[in-house]
Amino acid sequence: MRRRSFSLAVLASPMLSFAAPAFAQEHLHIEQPWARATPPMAKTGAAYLTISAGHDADRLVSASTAIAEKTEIHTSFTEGGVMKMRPVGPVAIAADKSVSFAPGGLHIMFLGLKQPLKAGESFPLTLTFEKGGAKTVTVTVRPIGAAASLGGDHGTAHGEMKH
Ligand SMILES: [Cu+2]
Repeated sequence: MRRRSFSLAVLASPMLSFAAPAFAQEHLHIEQPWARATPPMAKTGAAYLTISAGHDADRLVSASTAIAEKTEIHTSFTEGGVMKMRPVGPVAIAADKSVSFAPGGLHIMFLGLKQPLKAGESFPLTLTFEKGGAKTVTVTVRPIGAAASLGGDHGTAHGEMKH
């Protein structure tokens, strides 16, 4: 025997399930990871990239790669006219904002490189975020003289992400 209350519940439920909004860029996004080629005997290297948060803020907690014994998050600064660098704690990325890792500033530092980084090669780098978890990206190695500006990348008009 059917009761009227049963059919009322079925009618009401579909309206709730269509409430989720559809955003184009909802999640973390990592753009253009690259590293500068190193001299043959170099034991250290660095990678650069831009991280965009989605609609939720997040924090980059750590980084790791098989090409080096140790991977750290560093920032560069000038002290007494000398460029220095030091490890930094988790890097916060505000909601709907980007943080650029670029020469002269934030970078992913490789210590104890197992082999030199050669232009044209690439390697995987895993970034671990507080909320977003682990994301593995492919880092492209650019020539030693590669500048911070990504000239030559036609069609990627992301604008200048100053930080
Ligand atoms: Cu460094």
